[in-house]
Amino acid sequence: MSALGGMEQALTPFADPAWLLETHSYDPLRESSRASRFSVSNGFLGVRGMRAVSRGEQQVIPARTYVAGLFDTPGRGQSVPVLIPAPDWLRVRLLLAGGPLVHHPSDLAAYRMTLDKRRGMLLTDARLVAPDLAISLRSLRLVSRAEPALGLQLLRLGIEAGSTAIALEASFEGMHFGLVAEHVDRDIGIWRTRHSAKRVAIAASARLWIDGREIAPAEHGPMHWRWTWSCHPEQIVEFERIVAVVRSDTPERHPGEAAQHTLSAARHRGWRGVVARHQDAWAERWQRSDVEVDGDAPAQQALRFALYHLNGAANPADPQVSIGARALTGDDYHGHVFWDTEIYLLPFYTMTWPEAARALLMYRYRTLDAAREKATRMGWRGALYAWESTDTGAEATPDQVVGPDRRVVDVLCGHQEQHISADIAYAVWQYWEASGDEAFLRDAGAEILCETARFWVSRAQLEPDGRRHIRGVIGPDEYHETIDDNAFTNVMARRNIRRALDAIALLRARWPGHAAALATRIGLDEAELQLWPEAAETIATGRQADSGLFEQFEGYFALEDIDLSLYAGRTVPMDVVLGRERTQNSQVVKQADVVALLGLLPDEFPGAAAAANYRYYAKRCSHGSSLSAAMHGLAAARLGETAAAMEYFHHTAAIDLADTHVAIDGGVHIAGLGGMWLMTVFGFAGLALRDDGLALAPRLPATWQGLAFAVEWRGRRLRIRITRESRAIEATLLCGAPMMLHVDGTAHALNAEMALGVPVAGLV
Ligand code: IFM
Repeated sequence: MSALGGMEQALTPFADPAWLLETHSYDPLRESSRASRFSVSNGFLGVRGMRAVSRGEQQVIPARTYVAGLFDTPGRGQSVPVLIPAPDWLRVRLLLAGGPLVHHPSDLAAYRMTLDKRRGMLLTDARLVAPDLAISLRSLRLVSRAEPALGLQLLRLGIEAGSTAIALEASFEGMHFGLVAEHVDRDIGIWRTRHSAKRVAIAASARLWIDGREIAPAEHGPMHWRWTWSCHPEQIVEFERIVAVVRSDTPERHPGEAAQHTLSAARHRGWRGVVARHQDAWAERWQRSDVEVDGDAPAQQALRFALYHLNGAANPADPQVSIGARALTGDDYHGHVFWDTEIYLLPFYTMTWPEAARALLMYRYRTLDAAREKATRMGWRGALYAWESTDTGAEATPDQVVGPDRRVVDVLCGHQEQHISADIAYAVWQYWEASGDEAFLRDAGAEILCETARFWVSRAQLEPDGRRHIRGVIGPDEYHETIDDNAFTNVMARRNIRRALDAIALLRARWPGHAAALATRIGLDEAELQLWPEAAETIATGRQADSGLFEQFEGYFALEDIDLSLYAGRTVPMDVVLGRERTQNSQVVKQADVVALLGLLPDEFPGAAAAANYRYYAKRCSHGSSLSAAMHGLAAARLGETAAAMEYFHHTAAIDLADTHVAIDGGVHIAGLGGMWLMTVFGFAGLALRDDGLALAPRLPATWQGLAFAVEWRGRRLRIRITRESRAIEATLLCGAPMMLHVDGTAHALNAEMALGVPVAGLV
């Protein structure tokens, strides 16, 4: 069948510019950052946004393709596993008699790259010129949201001027980069990792049409196709490549057949079918997760950018993997998973895509044994999750890294940054509260809660002062190492133990057989359980009775107090400005720590304590991490400090959209993007979870005339619209049983028959 008809339409971006991110120029200095920003991903495959046609023999920066979970420990003596890039399946060259049509800035008479966030694809539009030749080039690239194994590339060339012999060559690049080729044939390649016994198979098909007529390739070698023809003005050339990618984690399972099978089904549907299903899947994601801001176009753009990457980062079908700190958009942090996922991303997935949230938590359940081993190895009980983890869950934090001042520094986080166990427990409970997923709590969540609680009970040692202390840790503020009683760690640990007790009580009441089986499975007897309530109540928290201030850790208030406003114009992190030692001896905080506790557990800060803690710590925070501003924004928004919250919002947005934090060559900062959703929905809209429904306490920024968003709660789907002009909230229950919606403390019944309108006096 001809490719003509439809391809032009597919190559045309969505009509509303609010859904597009565009770049019109070519700037070699920013190409790598742009490649991160313009990535396409579906949680299984991620492809960086490199240009559509290669420059010459070798790409200067290859178009990285990542396959989630394809980890290996590459070098001898190297202990840290890394995500190995897969072969790049997008390479295309246009060849003229004198050599390749080199894609040089001066060749680009016009150039536009468009991230179509609405349809989840990358489009380019360019004009290539060579002596006696002018070609218009349009391209589309996607990895399917509907069928994560599939990638699609379309190109459409319009010959504007010139008659000459030309060839289009499609091939794979980087076939030997970090992977061992096992079998590379005309339409299928199978590669394996060197040490981790994983395989990846890519089955590919490529086709070309000239003026609607398909022509056969003049050459078709292993993963390589070449078509030659004489071009002339007004000729239209269309190219399509579909790939199916399958990963296997065990030597026994060969992924080649599955890849070929998936490819042939996709070929049967054709590229139009692949595009249609992909667009439908994105339309559903947007319906379930979009956030609309009325009156502030930059904020709307920034939010859609965040939502685009969040919706592209997860794969609900694969509990073998989680989301790395740069998702599948860049090499930084080697694909490793941090607390970022549970604290900054899970709220978004839990509230808009519970299927994805569940898969991410099941990854933690699957790696519980590795967490148990780590705790045992370090002399404790229960489960201590790896600070950085890959597919196995084993500790993957490097022992040393190059610091921001280019010096090699020791990294203690793998030993000391233990709050991760409480963070995972936090996310488990939040998911349970929001989803009501009984099977998850019964069969997986309760075990995570109990094993992490058990860790904290063994970790928090009772001392002569009658309190339990957690010594020798690192909190979220990584400038201070080997500290005692980090308030964030201890209060989160206390909550972890309390929620584990709640889970046990719930299981005993509702599913006594499961409760007994769990206790037997993990060897949890009554004598051990008896210790837990006392342990929770006696953990030191550093809370000052008079002021309600939490001391970030023991001795923190006695450290040098540095006025950060004196360093407002700095361009490097504060630990570089002051040096490591002085930073460690000061109250300068790298990122939200007590403020993160305020963001996550506002009930721990009654009355004036919330504002007191926020004010004390915000001015001591240097925001040396991309996670930091978002947590401050959440806290500020809840306190009604909307102007400050908006500053944090723009600060976070700029990290990935304006290259202000650092160049983003290494990938987008997905936790910051999750934090933007958190600031908006949990902050400005004041969303909170309750036993009988949801609560809202909106405080909109001055520039926002309205805010609308979708959330889900225990099988229901809701759309909320907050409007400044009418000073009201409109809530629509799109599906599911009646529930309660609390607005500024007053309960309202919400049912599917009628939208609920609630006046909000405080909205000015
Ligand atoms: O998890 C974070 C950490 O809190 C600060 N450094 C970067 C990590 C990955 O984003």
